[in-house]
Amino acid sequence: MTSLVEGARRLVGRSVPTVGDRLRSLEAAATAARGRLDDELVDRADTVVRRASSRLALSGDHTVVALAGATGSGKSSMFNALTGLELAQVSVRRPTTSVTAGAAWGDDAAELFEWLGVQRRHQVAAPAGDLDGLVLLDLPDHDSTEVAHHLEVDRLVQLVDMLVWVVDPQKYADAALHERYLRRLATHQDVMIVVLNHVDEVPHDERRPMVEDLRRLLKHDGLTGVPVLTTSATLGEGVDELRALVTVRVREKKAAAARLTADVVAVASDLRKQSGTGEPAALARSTKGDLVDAFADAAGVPTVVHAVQRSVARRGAQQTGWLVTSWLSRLKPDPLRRLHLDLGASGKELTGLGRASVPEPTRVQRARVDTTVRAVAERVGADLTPAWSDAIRRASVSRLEDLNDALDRAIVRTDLGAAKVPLWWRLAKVLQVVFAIALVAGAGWLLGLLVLDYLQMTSPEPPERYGFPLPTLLLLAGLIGGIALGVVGRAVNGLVARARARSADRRLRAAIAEVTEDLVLAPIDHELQAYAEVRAALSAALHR
Ligand SMILES: Nc1nc2c(ncn2[C@@H]2O[C@H](COP(=O)(O)OP(=O)(O)OP(=O)(O)O)[C@@H](O)[C@H]2O)c(=O)[nH]1
Ligand SMILES: [Mg+2]
Repeated sequence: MTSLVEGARRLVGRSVPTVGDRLRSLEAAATAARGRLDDELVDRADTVVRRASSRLALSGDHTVVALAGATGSGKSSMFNALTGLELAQVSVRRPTTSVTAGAAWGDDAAELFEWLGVQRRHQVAAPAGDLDGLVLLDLPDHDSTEVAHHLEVDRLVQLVDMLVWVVDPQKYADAALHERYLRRLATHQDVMIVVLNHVDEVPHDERRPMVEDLRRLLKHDGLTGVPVLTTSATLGEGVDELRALVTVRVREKKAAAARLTADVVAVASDLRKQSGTGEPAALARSTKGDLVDAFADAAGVPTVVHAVQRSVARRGAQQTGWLVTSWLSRLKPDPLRRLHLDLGASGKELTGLGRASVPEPTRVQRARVDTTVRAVAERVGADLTPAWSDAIRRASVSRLEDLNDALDRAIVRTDLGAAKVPLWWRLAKVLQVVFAIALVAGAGWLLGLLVLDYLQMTSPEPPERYGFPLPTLLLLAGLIGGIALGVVGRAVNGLVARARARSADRRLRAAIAEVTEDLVLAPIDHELQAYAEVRAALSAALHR
């Protein structure tokens, strides 16, 4: 039981996609590849999709078989011999057929003829027998001086479901035939037959070597599996065999799908050759870190961080310092305000200028950004084909013109955390006021005693504490206490300022990391998604 289920699953897993499935995959691949892979190649894929879709929408009961070849090879004669009808014009004049003629057996093929652009058409009314479903075309030659002839051949070679190449003993090796047509149709050998006609004009002992020579040439074209027949359209030799081969294909009704599949496979293979199947490299954290470093440098993050440290230290000194030095330090402007990074109420308000005054990146900083971005793009695309590594490189720099504005916005938006006022600052300030009051009171008291003494007036003895007169104690305590608190506060504030600077640095880098994401990593990701889509779609289109 299990083996049956497994067998079924394996069968389903291996199920071959329909032409429609392949076409949808090819279309998806072409859409995602547009602008990334070669335009001409993508156009070709789109053309195949359009052409194949229109063919699929038409009669699937008919198989369009075209007789193609050089002038005089006997295409028209073969048309008549195969059908038993004298519909095609045969003549010793070269070239004879200048307009494609067609005949259809079975259901009405008018729509199909319309799509093929074949005007000279004949719907065979008689019971069709083994020719039921055949649409046979007699093409003009591909090698006469009439340009219109080979253009018509080129056009129909793209459209028909099956090709019978009629060659003759004189011209079967012509470069025009092999280079212009057969070699390019190497992917289509399942829907081709090669016929060496005029074989009655070749002595019996030369026929086999000639066929072998023809096979050798076909092999060189990449056509090893294509059937080769020898015929004489005038004497009827080999005609039955050819008809048998053709009618089998017509009865199977698979030639149209096979031809379209071959078209899809041909262009999808070329796309895959250019697109490749390599894995894009995942970016290490350190590489992303390099990017953030370079951007942070360009954004002047070190300048801002330094300003945060100095600003915090300065405000700390104002709050906790000895009142005299605190007043003096108010005379200098705040370093952050100078960068137009106002502390505001919460520390993240702007000055209203909308733009920080962090200097524009220098050329060296900008060059570092460019080099780092290039290195990132190169790393991601290292194992991809040039088409994709180029696309990734282009995408990586596509948004860099916004760099300065984006960095500025990131800095301006970041809460630098510089405005917080710790509780101990407030306590220290109260203490400094108390020390100052003690100092002033002590000094005033002593001054009063001094004046009274000068005026030779008796003054009451000031009370003593701890062996010191109280005014002296007040003066000394106020002075030493204020200065000592200032010194200790300064040391602690140094640590606070450094911690705040580190935290500002972290927040700024987080904001800058978002900028690298928006400007560089997301565009690269977009290309990688397209690559994944192309790769998956092509593998579906080429599924065996
Ligand atoms: N001996 C011999 N003559 C043939 C054979 N097939 C065609 N012919 C003759 O070759 C000449 C050209 O034949 P067509 O059938 O008109 O050749 P075609 O390939 O249609 O030529 P175009 O229409 O000019 O492209 C005619 O005189 C035919 O009678 C053949 O198998 N043996
Ligand atoms: Mg002809």
